Amino acid sequence: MALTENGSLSGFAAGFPQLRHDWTREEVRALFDLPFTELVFRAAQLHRQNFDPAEVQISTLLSIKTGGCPEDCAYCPQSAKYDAGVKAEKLMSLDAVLREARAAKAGGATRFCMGAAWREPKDRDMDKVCAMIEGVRGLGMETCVTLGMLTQAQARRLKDSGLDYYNHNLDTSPEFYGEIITTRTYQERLDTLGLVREAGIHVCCGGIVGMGEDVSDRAGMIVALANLPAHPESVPINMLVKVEGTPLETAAPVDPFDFVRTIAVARITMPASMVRLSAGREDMSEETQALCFLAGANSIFYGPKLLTTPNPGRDRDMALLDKLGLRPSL
Ligand code: SAM
Ligand code: DTB
Ligand code: SF4
Repeated sequence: MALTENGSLSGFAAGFPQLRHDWTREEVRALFDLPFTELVFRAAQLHRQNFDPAEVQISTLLSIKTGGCPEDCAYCPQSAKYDAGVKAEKLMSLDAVLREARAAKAGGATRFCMGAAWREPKDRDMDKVCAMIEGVRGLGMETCVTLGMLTQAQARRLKDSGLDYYNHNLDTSPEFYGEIITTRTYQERLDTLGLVREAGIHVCCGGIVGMGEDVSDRAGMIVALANLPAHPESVPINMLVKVEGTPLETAAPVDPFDFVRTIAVARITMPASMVRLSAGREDMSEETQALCFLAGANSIFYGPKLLTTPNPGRDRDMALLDKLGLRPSL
């Protein structure tokens, strides 16, 4: 990371101004409205000032507890409220998780992200998840978990077990949020993010494009992320994966240029954060992905499965990075 929250500079960031947390919706909307090439050019400039633009960080995902979730997130195949053909399973064993983590490491991933389809973890689950975090760290990988809402005590326990990142997304703008989720509020998400930050864990927080939101909602989501008290270290931008059986299975497709614009605006407003080109790559052309990298995306999920849905295979991704002259960061 080149630029710190207090504005001190290192590496690529020399000469770069302090990070902002006072973006207005109008300013961000104006970025979205720039001519496409101008927007991507500005984002690419900031990317170069802060990072080596040839490097892409790669994370591998594992669903450690799949399906049967009591929440009603309209995009999610793991909600018990929809029939998306995902079988509810119990929390995986430590051994099985470590087997997957070793395979991910052998495949070249530097971060292992474990996701659980919970509204919030129970205290007895925490013992098992903390053992997984310790085990994965023992393999020399960075760790990330996404377990839903947390209490202060749970956030502190995760920190004590050595957790590097906690993923908890805002998903969309505060105004559009109620169209997508009714079982948990935006404020509850902000509260969990605050507890994670306070515990000293790096924050991974982003959202989804393609749920029927308009460009003003995309701007609202970026404002909410960029105006957090500190920028999330990692900002996953997901393209909705439309899963049959979920309420969003027939959502209108997003123009790929509009997706690239969202990546570019995330890069401009949060210039020192890792911006992850997250879900949705399975159906994305190589050209669109290349534009995302040009617009400042510098991280991907790597490996043939996200949590429950497909992702490009490792060979296909390595071939793409190679073709583009990009390399996995170590
Ligand atoms: N249950 C926890 C929670 O919601 O915080 C953790 C897992 S949840 C699957 C993590 C994130 O995955 C969601 O916040 C959402 O942004 C993303 N996600 C889930 N289903 C998706 C889909 N069909 N397309 C794109 N992103 C999706
Ligand atoms: C995030 O923002 N995207 C990842 C991760 N955080 C946990 C999850 C994507 C899930 C896509 C749908 C699925 O595979 O179930
Ligand atoms: Fe549950 Fe998370 Fe899916 Fe929402 S996104 S239904 S909380 S697993």
